[in-house]
Amino acid sequence: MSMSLPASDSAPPRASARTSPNEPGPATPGRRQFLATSAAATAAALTAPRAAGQLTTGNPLQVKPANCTTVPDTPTPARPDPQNASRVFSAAETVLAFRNHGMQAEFLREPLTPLGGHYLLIHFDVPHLEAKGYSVAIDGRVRNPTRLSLDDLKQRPTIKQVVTLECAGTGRSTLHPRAVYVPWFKEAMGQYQWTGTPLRPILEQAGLLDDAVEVLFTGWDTGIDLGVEHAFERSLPIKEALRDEVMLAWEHNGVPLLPQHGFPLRLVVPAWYGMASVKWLRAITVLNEPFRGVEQSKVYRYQQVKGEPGEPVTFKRVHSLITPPGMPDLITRQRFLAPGRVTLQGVAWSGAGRITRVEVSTDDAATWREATLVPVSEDRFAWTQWRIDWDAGPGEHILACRATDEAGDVQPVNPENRWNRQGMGVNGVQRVHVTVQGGIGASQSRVPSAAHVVVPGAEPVTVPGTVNTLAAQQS
Ligand SMILES: Nc1nc2c(c(=O)[nH]1)N[C@H]1C(S)=C(S)[C@@H](COP(=O)(O)O)O[C@H]1N2
Ligand SMILES: [Mo]
Repeated sequence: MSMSLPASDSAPPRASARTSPNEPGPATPGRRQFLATSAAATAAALTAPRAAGQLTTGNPLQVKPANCTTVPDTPTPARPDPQNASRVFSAAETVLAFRNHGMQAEFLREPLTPLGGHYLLIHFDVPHLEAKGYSVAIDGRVRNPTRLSLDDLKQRPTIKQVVTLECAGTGRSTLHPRAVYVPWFKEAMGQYQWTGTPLRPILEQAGLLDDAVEVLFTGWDTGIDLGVEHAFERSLPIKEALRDEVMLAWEHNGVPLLPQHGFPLRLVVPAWYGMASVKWLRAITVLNEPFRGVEQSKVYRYQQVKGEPGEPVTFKRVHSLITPPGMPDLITRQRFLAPGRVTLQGVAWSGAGRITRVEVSTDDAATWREATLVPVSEDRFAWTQWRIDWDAGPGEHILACRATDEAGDVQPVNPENRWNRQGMGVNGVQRVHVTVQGGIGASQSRVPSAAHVVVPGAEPVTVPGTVNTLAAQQS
C-alpha cells in the first residue's frame, strides 16, 4: 500500500506527482496545450514590470511558491487560470474558504445536518433583508404579474423536504491543476429539512404565456465576477421549474432561514447542484429566451479549454462520503483507531435518483466490498446511509467508498477523470487515511484524561494524580 498520502482525504496518493503536463493521464490535448501556454504566461508575468498605477501593496499574505502561478491581487475580467501548485493555497483561496465554510464531516452521522453545520456558498455579500415588508415579484411572460409577501406564501400549501445540497465546485481541490475559487475538497455539502411552498402552483396561477421558455430567479445580492457587475441570478427551463419538488423555502430544520442561507426566502431545487437554489430571492421572471447572464452562460460550465462554452452544470453527479472513523490528528486530520471490529458508515446521493450500490475499500481502492444501504429519510432527495463492518488490523489503511446510482453512473476512482477548467462536478471517490494502533481511545478511560503518546517521538505529558471519580461514573 502506498503510504505517501499526507492529507487526510480527497487527494489520491500519487496525484501530487501529476502536475507535469507531460505525464500520461486523462488530460486532453486541449488541456496539455493550456498547461504549456499558462506556464509561458506565468514566466512572462513574473518578469514583467508592474504597470504604472497598479497597486503594489496587494495582500501581504499572498503565497508565491515556485511552480505556482499566483492569484492576481487586483480584479480582472477573467478568472485566474487553474493553478499548478498541488498543495499550496493562495491567501485569496484561504479567505474564500473562511467565508464559505464546509460541513463538518462528523455530522454525516446525523440524519439532518445541525443548523449552521451545512456548507455555505456566498458569491458576493449577504444582503440585509427584513421579513417585514418583504415580497417576491413574479412577472415577465405571465398573464397575471403578482407580488407575494412572506405571509401570502405561508398561507399556501406547506411542504417539508429533506434535501442534500452540494456545491457544484465540490472536489475542486482534488484536481491538479485546480481552478481558483472556494477550494473545496469534500465538504461542500449538507442536508437540512426545508419548509416552504411548491413553486409550480404559483407559476400556474401567474399563467405562463405560450412563448415562455425559462424562469429566471434573481437574488438581492450583487457583485462583480469576470469584470461584470450583476445580481446573482440563475434560470431553469420551464419543465424543470415545474417539477413538484422545486420549492420556495423560508425555514431550515424548523427555524427561519439564517441570513447566510438566504433569509427571508430562497429557492430550493433538490436534484440540481447548489447554484440553482437562489438565495435572498428578489424576483421571478418568466423569459421567452434562454437566459445568458454571467452565472448561467459563463460560470457553471464544464469547460476543458479556455473560452469554449462547455456544457451547462445541472444535476448532481453520483457521490458518496465516509463518516470519519476514530479520532483525528489536529493538523492533518488523519484518523486514528483502535484495532478490532468497527462499523464504517457514510452517505451517498445523486441528482439522477436513487443510490443502488455503495462499495467500500479498506486497501486504497485495490479491492471492494458491497455495503448495506440504510435509508435515513422517506424523502427522495435525501442522502442514503451506507454501513459495513471492518476488522481493523494494526497498521496504515486507506479507506474509500464508491457509489452507483439508478442511472448506472459510478464515481470515478481517479478525480482527474473529471478534470475541467472551473473544477465543477468533481465526484472522484473519497480516500481517508486511517492509522489502526493499540491504545487509541484510552485517554477517555479516566478524568483528567489519561493523555498518552501516540506518535513516535512525541514528548510525554504528566497526568495529574488526582482523579475526578464523579466524572468517571458518567461515561
Ligand atoms: N442569491 C444567491 N443565491 C445563491 C448563491 C449566491 O451567492 N447568491 N450561491 C449559490 C451556490 S453556488 C450554492 S452552492 C448555494 C449554497 O447554498 P448555502 O450557502 O445555503 O449552502 O446557494 C446558491 N444560491
Ligand atoms: Mo455552488
